[in-house]
Amino acid sequence: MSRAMRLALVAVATAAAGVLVGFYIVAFLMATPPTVNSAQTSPGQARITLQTVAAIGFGAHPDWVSYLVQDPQGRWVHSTILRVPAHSLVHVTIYQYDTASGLRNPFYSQVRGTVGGIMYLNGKATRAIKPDDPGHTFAIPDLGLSVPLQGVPDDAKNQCEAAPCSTSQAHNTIEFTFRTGAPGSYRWQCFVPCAAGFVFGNGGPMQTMGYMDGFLEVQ
Ligand SMILES: [Cu+2]
Repeated sequence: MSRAMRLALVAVATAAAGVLVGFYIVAFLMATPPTVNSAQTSPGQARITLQTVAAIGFGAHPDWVSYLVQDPQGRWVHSTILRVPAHSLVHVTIYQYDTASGLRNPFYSQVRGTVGGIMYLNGKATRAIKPDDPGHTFAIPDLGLSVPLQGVPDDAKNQCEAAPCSTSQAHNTIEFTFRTGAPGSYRWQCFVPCAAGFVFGNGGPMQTMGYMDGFLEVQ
């Protein structure tokens, strides 16, 4: 084979690889989960209900940890894009079905930025939990909001294996209220390195929209 032909082959192969990488990036960026509306409870107030699961159980990554959100009709949707009203009080209920992974940074074991600086953990007013105990956190850094979600004990009976989980299965219920301000798109995420099987627990679901991070669309 001549040198020119070899060069041409290398050029074609490089171009083809570039096109494939391009398709991969576009597919990655375009895979946006649906936007789910909060339930309007009264003027200036809204409600969001979430659950966290150890394994979503379906779709492209059935064994990934994930959040799900309940739509206003009560159906569980695999999404993390939440639409809430601006300048409102948002009441959040999170059913946490996963076991604990623990935090690297104990700062995130505190409740921050909620109304009253507290959450209700299974009905009990709580300001912080042990740094080893969160299964996940719900945090919106731009709003200064961070709430640790107490993991289910490893030996709990009747653990949920795939979403959507039901409240008859082992879980903790976390409730809190926060205030939204100006309209905008606010990133939220979990700060527990909960992505089992990934380097330092931070790949896969920890950096994929729809699993452990999302957006709060304040409108
Ligand atoms: Cu997490």
